[in-house]
Amino acid sequence: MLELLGLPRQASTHAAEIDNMIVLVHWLMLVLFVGWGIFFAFVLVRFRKGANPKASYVGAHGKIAKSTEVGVAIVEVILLLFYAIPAWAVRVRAFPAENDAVVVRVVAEQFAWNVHYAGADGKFGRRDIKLITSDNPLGLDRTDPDAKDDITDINNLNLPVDRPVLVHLSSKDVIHSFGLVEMRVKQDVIPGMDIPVWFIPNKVGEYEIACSQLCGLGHFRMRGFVHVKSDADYRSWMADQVRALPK
Ligand SMILES: [Cu+2]
Repeated sequence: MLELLGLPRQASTHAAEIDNMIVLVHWLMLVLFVGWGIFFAFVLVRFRKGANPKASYVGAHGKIAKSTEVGVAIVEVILLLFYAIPAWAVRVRAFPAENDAVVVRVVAEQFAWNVHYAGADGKFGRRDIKLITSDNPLGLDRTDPDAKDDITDINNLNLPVDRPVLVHLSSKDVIHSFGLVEMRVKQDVIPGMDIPVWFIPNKVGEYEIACSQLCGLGHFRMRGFVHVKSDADYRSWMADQVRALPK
């Protein structure tokens, strides 16, 4: 069924749950589509001009119509209460603790994703809008002690596999959307807000960050990459970044 719907591969722990919901909704849509199609064909024949020379203005009366409507509504309520809302509640209430998670700030701008790690001290350095240049798109103040070990990157988000990732999203200009289709993550990024989103990547590989809101003329090239690495590879990548820090 998943292949039939053309869904991308599942690369996070909650991806299967989201897909399960999508599959259930599609089953309901299939039943409704076929049901209404049959009903439409029936009406075309049953109320043809030849059999009904005089129009009836009363309309149809019957229990079937009402009970069908009620039945559809009940199925929708079940999908909402037992699948959609519980899945959403885990996303928004069961955030991982900052100590257990890989915490990253991702700052969107037209048309790039700026990635910011706190470094060894676990503290994000001060950022100042006045310090923003093409070499320092985050406006990171390297004179701040907390900023000295901070790691920054553009359009490349490196993550270790099987660990909770907590991404703090913000934007420098307009509304963007942080879309990781394989992780089944899609979160709008809104200027003036810090929006956290979390997931656990569970497959090593290369994935895409696609901006999922039409954010301007260069929207099509607002594309980044997620590199999900084994723990050892992630550590050695991080060590390389530390070595490359400005002294
Ligand atoms: Cu964008």
